[in-house]
Formats: sequence, structure tokens, C-alpha cells
Amino acid sequence: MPYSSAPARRSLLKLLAAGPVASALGGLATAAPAYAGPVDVLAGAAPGIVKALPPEYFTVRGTNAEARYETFADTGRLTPADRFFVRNHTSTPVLDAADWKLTLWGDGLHGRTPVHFTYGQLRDLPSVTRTALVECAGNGRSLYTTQQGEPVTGTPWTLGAVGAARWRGVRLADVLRSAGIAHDAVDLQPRGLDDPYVSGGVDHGRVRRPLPVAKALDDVILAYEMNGEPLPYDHGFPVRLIVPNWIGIASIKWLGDIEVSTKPLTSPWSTTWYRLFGSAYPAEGAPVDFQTLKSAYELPFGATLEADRVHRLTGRAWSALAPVRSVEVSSDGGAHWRPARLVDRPRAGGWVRWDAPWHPRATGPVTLLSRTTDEAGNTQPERAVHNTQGYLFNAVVRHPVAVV
Ligand SMILES: Nc1nc2c(c(=O)[nH]1)N[C@H]1C(S)=C(S)[C@@H](COP(=O)(O)O)O[C@H]1N2
Ligand SMILES: [Mo]
Repeated sequence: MPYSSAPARRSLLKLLAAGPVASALGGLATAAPAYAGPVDVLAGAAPGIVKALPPEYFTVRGTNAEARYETFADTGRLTPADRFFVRNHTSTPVLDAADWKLTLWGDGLHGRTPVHFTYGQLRDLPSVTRTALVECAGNGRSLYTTQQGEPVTGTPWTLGAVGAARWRGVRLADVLRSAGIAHDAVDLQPRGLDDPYVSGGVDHGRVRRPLPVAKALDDVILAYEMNGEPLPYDHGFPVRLIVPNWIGIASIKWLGDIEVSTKPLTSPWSTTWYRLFGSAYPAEGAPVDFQTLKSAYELPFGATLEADRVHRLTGRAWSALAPVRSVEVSSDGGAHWRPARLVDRPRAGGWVRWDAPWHPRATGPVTLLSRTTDEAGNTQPERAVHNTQGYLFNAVVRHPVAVV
């Protein structure tokens, strides 16, 4: 039997006691999300992404798919799974929950290792549900160039590498305690089951990134449901991490194993990528953990709006640092600001929809601005501090429209 932790063995026994194995496995089988079959090269398909990517909702960027931010206007506080951006280093592995297991190993566990948890054993633990955004560290990256004239490397996301969902799963803290985490453990390193990431002829191994034990024990979830359904293949089926308020790379998809260590860990995803380099940073770079704050109109760039009528402009604001306090808008390039109306009650970890009426009288090009401030006093600056890989864009977005 591959089960080496006593609590895990107990939950297996509970699973067996709950009914015939066949029905438990039947339950697992139906946990698989709908799979449309082999991925065709359709208009709007991306190599390695399973779900449909209708061009009206997505822009394909290499192995990734960016949601069209302006189309969030017809969604609510949660982003439907079929409208959620996909960021894949390689391609989506189609895994089977019935033969998946999570392995914990390393010197930060006392007792016999490795420790395994099957999908059924995780589903058998007490569950938690919470709303959280997943936002790529590079969301808004292209604006470093288009707004600030600064070069950056990486996927040229506009603003759609973000989504909010209701995640259900088990606390990573419960799993770590059950596996016997030692008091002197300092770092974890969760790793995905997708193919190793090869770039510039170098095999960097499977996607993995260190996660401090303090964060892991705080609010991290091993998620198996997204918006009330089993995780879709592209979003990490059967189990992914959700690391609330941290950059997207922390939320490892298709989780396979977690190293638990009494010494600090590194990976290229913490030393080379997802690290801030540039003239504002020390030569060895600065680490990144939390996301930042943003706001933007739900309008295409270059949208045309009719003169001499009142438009209800809508948008969203979010901050990984504290609940949103306010949003202000300007339609004269920042000379005057007025408050937008918040549609949602701000809560930590989610986004807030807002609206503002606008009555343009003259025709011609206009730059619309929005600026959010959170409860901790963070506010969007006029310029984001440049870093070579274009992470954490937080500046006021300059949104060009034409009044006709
Ligand atoms: N195993 C694995 N986990 C991963 C990634 C990946 O390529 N492989 N991409 C990361 C990055 S960079 C981001 S932004 C989020 C994106 O999550 P999503 O595709 O569900 O939107 O997943 C993270 N987890
Ligand atoms: Mo990302």
C-alpha cells in the first residue's frame, strides 16, 4: 500500500467504510471535467490548451490564452471557468483523478517519508471554500512599453491575465500537519506534473517555486473545485494550489509533489524569473511574492463613444494588499478626478466592480483614467517602477477612446 502516514491511512479506511470501493471510484470517475477530445487546430486554439478559446473572449499568446478584459463586463464577481485566462509554461496534461496522488517528501517532515494522499483521501478531509483572484505577475506587462516606453521581456499581456473564482479544497495546513511537518521546516517547493520547461535549449525541470511555510500554513488551499465544478483540465485538474494574493506562479497547477525543507529552497522560478531586475533593484534582483493593485475600464482600447449622451462607464478594481477603498476616474487626462460608484462591497481577495457616468460633449480622442486606493493606503502611481521582465504593473492605465 502506498500510504505511509497514519492519518492518511485512517482517511482511506473511512473512505472504504463509507461504501463499496466501486461507488467511491465511480465518484472519482465522474469528477473528471468534460473533455472535448483531441484538440483540433481551430481558429482561436492554442497549442496545449484543452478548452475552446473563442476569439471574442480570448487572445492566444504562444502557449497561453489571455481573456479579453473588456468582456468581463458581462460577468459578475466570479469569472466563469470557460472565460478564465490560461497561463501554461508547456501544455495542459490530461490527468486521471483515480490514479493521481500527491507526494510530500523532504527533511522538513518527521517520521517516515514520502507521504502520499490520493484524490479520495483529500476529498475526505474537511473542505474550505473561498473566492480568490489568480493574476499573473506579468499582467499588464505590455503597458510598460505602450505607456512608459520601456522594454520588457515575456508574454505581452494587456490586462486579461487575471480572473476570480470560488475555489473549494482542503487547507494545505491540514495536509502538512497530517503529513508530520517539522517545527523547523522553513520552505516548501510544490511542483506540477506538466512537462519540464525547456527554454533556450536548457531543461529547467518541472514548474516549481518555493513557498514559505508561514504562507503555506496561513491561507493556502489545495483546490479541487472551481466555481462549484471539478477543476477544468487547463486550470490544474485534479488538484492545484491556490495561494491567495500572491503572483499566479505560486498557484501551482496539476500538483504532483511538495518538498518540505528545513533549509531555504530556490528554483529558476524564484531566482531567474518572477524576480525583479532593473536599475531600481539590487544586482541580485528582488524577490516577488504579493501581487499589486490595479483598476481598468471594461472597454476595448480605442473604443468609440457617441458625443452628447451620457455613457455608463464600468470597470473593475482589485488589490492584493488590502480591500479596495475607492476608485476615482478622470476624463481629462488627470486634471480632474471624480469618485466612481462601487458596485460591490469590497472584500479582501476579490475584485470590485465600479461605474461612473460620462457625458462627453466634444468629439475627438480622449484618454480615460481610473485610479484605485486600498484600505492600506496603496494607490496606483502615474508610472510603475520598471523591471526588465515587466512584472507587477500597477500604474494608472491610460485608456484611449474616441468620441464621435
Ligand atoms: N504546473 C504549473 N503550474 C502553473 C503554471 C504552469 O505553467 N505549470 N503556470 C503558473 C502561472 S505563471 C500562472 S499566472 C497561473 C495561471 O493559472 P491559470 O492558467 O489557471 O489561469 O498558474 C501557475 N501555475
Ligand atoms: Mo503567471
